[in-house]
Amino acid sequence: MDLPNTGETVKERPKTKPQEPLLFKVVLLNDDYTTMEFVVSVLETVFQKSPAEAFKIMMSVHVNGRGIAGVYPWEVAETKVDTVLSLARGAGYPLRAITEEA
Ligand code: TYC
Repeated sequence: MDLPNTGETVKERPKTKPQEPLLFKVVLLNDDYTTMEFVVSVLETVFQKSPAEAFKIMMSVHVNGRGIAGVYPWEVAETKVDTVLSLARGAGYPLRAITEEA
């Protein structure tokens, strides 16, 4: 069945530019107990880093105290932090990860 033609038109462009979603960094924090191998595997599996990139990020967290694992929209960043924390707690490591506005 056809809809009645009301004579109204649809605007082709919205008046304001749609805002980009806010981005958040997922920051890994250093500690003395989590193994380097575990951090590298988290970076590969949760953050899709290559083995070489994962090793580089892990070493920079080890040396500098913190480092960026990735930058994502809010919900993705929060989910990645939850995944890191649950993998780490499951393996008995105190690894910490936080989000920060990018
Ligand atoms: N400092 C840890 C060690 O020497 C390795 C490590 C790196 C831990 C990065 C946490 O986010 C981290 N075993």
